[in-house]
Amino acid sequence: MILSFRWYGPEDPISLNYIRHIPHMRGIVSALHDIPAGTEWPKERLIELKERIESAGMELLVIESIPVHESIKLGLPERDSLIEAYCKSVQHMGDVGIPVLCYNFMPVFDWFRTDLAMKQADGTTCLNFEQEAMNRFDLSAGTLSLPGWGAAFNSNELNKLLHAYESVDEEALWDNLGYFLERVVPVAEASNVKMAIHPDDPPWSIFGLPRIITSGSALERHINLVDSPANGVTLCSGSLGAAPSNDVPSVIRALGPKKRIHFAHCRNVKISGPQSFHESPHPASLGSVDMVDVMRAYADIGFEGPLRPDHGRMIWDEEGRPGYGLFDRALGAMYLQGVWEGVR
Ligand code: DNO
Repeated sequence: MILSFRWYGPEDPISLNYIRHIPHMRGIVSALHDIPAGTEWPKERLIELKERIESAGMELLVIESIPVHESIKLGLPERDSLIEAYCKSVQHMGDVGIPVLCYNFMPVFDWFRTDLAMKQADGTTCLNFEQEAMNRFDLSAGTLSLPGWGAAFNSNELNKLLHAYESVDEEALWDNLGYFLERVVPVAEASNVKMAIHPDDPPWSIFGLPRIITSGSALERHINLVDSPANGVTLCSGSLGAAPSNDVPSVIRALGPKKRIHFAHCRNVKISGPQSFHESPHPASLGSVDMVDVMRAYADIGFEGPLRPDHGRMIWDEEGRPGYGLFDRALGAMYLQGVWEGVR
């Protein structure tokens, strides 16, 4: 595996230099966060990003993410031109030599939590998802700004979108995903870019919206939609691990021989009740996912792709983007590296 770290670009308060101080850190995961969904990514901007990372002594290995426009997920007529723009961006990635693209196909919301700073007994904070708190959300009123990935919705936009999804059930969403992949994967394959869909987080329906990438069998179904080495997955231990029915090491071992795991997100979660969990520190003994066995599974399948610590807690009074501070992710990186050396 190639130890990697997510960097939010020049706006990120965490400098590339600091990231480089983490032993063994080689790969950077980044994106052009200012470009709206549906717009072609200029090649020069990708070149600039790549060069900046290389001059800091690391490599740009993954784009996370090029967002998929809602009209593509909804299967609306305008999707064709939006997919064309997506294909151009993928082609530009290939031209510039960026090998992996992480994206998701979650309607409206990316990852979702009910509390971005749940206080722990030791004074740290972490991300929390509680079904009971979900039931108290009123989406029809005010502005929803909770998601930690940068989106804020006003209730009008949100209601329109939620209404549009009333006619899209899970099977329709699978069809729309298939339509998208049939057009983008051949371009990715020709451009030497590996597409890596991210599982839905949490891996179940929220606010009545369909969610389909929720389990090992869903990942299998996904890679069979278009049978190409360029159609793969981001294996996220924390997203899948929030559902007790997902045995993450087994999912890795089942998908591994197919060579479709192109990117690994490593994070631990502590399941606290039915459809409820909070994000724990990375070590196996502190969460519900056996991270040692996860790393052993990656070693067993000979995983050679980028692997990054995922969300961390906020510790040592750090302030920053929820889940994406420096300190706990750096601890996570070192834990994962240590376990990796041990299992190997
Ligand atoms: C959460 C991330 C996700 C991921 C997207 C990929 O922290 O893992 O937001 O970047 O789902 O499109």
